[in-house]
Amino acid sequence: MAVIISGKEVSAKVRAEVKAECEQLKSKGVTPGLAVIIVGDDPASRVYVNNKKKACADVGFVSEEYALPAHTTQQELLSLIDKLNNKPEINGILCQLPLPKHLDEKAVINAISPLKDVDAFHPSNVGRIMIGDYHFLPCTPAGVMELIHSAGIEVSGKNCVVIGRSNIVGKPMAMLLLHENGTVTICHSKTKNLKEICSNADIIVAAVGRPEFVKDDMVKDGAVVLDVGINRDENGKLCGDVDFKAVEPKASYITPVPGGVGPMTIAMLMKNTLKAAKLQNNIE
Ligand code: BQF
Repeated sequence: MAVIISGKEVSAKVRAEVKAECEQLKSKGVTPGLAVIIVGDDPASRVYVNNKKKACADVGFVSEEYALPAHTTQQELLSLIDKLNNKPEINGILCQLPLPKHLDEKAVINAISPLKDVDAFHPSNVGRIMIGDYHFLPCTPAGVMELIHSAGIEVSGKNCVVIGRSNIVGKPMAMLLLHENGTVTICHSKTKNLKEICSNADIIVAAVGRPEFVKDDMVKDGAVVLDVGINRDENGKLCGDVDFKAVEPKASYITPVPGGVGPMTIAMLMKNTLKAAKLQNNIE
């Protein structure tokens, strides 16, 4: 029987902390502002953007939504980013991914000022994470670390396995675990003996993007299992990358989907936006 780590509860706590700090900032005449750009009408992206706007309102930030049509040109998008880079009331800028295929994601990420890059996707912020000298942490890996800390789990010396190697989750996740002295293995679609490697893990972070990919025969007794996956099953129900029902009895700690890592991603975005507002106003 595992302890279920509630991202819903931990994220509410993080947001309450951000809200309190936001009030402090407001008394100094600074209200954090986040600009959210969404291109096209992907329904999942729409949900995520709404979650972000709601969270901003909840913690007392100003948010601006820029909903652009799917046929927006690269130049139009870049000129919006340029405008937002130069807008003092906006402290954080994010462009919801994925973008329509005709747009160049890399160029868009590169165009966002690193000081306003609250997703921490800009190469300069990625580089900073690599050397452990950063302002912003990527929201999802940072959320996973926050859940680990909230449960009092020690990473130092543990065998950590990250399944998935995306720039957004897997790679930075591995780096954050390494910073806390975990012994980190990154697995991916070409990995041989995935089951053996996972079975040796004290901590597993599943970021594969395949529903219920992690089964009980891949998990050691007493392992900590963090599920980053946001998938939909045959019935359209939200499910993770971990077969929760099968794995939960073996794990010592596990995160659910929904209500696990997802809400943490949003809470960490609020933390980054607060940090950006402080940096840009030379506070702390
Ligand atoms: C929950 C995301 C894949 C690709 C791009 C709460 C979110 C999700 C789930 C959410 C995600 C996933 C976000 C829950 C933002 C997390 O209760 O379990 C919140 O809004 N997320 C995103 O912005 O882009 C993605 C997943």
